[in-house]
Amino acid sequence: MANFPELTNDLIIRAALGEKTSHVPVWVMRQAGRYLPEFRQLRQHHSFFDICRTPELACDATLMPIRRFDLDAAIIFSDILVIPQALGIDVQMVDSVGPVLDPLTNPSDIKTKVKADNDIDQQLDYVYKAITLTRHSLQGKVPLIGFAGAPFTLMSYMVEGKGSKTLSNVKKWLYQSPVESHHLLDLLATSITTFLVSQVRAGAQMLQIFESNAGFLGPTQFDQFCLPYLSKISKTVKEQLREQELPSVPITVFAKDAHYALDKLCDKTISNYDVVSLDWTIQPQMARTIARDGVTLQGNLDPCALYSNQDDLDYLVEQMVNEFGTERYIANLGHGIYPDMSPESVNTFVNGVHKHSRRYNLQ
Ligand code: 1CP
Repeated sequence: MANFPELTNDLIIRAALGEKTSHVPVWVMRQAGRYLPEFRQLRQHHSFFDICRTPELACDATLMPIRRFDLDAAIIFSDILVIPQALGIDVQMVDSVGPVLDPLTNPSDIKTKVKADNDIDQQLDYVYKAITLTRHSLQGKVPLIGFAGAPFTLMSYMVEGKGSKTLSNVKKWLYQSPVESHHLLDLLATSITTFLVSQVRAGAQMLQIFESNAGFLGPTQFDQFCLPYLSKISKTVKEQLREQELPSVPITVFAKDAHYALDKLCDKTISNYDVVSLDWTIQPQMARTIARDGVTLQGNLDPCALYSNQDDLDYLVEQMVNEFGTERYIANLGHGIYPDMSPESVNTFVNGVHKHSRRYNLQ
């Protein structure tokens, strides 16, 4: 393993493992993005995937929020759609539309369009290079998070071809072609596992898996098409890290809007994640009751709270910290920050978490 600088702020790792901390660690989903003027400037000169594929640029974008705010983690600049790309699917990032993919229009497209034999590590080597460079450039200031999209969320983009209000195309597959759907999900789970393990080998100190589209499913389909793969991924990643004598890093699952599955996601005998990330539609106390003691919770301020004035925002942060308590807790938004939000509000959010949790711990 490369000779990385010693970590000076390990707050988020300790909170993930359930150790007591002097104050609550905080980071922001999509913290490296278009709400930062320096990122918008970078985007004037480079396409989104150029930034992802050029380690120096990805490193620079990852460090932008770390230079500005007192964050407790960096997340590598990349996207969940690099896996479909690595499997041979054309993905374009179109301005004011978002990702656009060459869609799988029926299950027979799996055989013709998805290059299941592609070497994931070779295809995604640019991500590993960006991680190694960024880990060095961070100089041990905060841990670096690696991530991947979860199988169902990736499958939804591959079938819908873009974002969708209903996901009716991919849900049609689940009802009409469950065998082929499982085949695709299983294939994605294998690629995701390889990708996550290799991110740790490259220097990632924590991992997060994004099942952003979980809320489109109900409990029955979640149990069939999401949970088995989320469980398999955490189990296999942990096994492979052990076998390859790599560090055993904490792993977070974010299944947006899947409260109906929270008990299973928090149950280590079923899904085996260290941290469960919550969106803003669940009360912290209710989540604590369901999660019991074995798991750290992450979240869950409504991103739109960042539109409040700074005093109101500070109060909302204080309430959130009081409701979650300061142990087994990582503060974050309940989903990614939007491009029209102000950096000043991110500062209020981050500093508020530190200030209120320090005070709470002194009481
Ligand atoms: O034009 C641009 O500059 C593109 C904007 C952008 C950015 C900055 C996209 C397009 N992706 C990203 C980076 C990104 N995406 C990160 C980097 C690290 C960070 O958090 O700072 C991460 C973790 C993601 C993950 C991601 N991409 C998710 C999962 C999280 C979530 O928001 O639910 C999903 C669903 C995507 C797909 C995606 N990528 C980009 C867009 C516009 C979308 C569609 C979803 C959306 O509109 O948010």
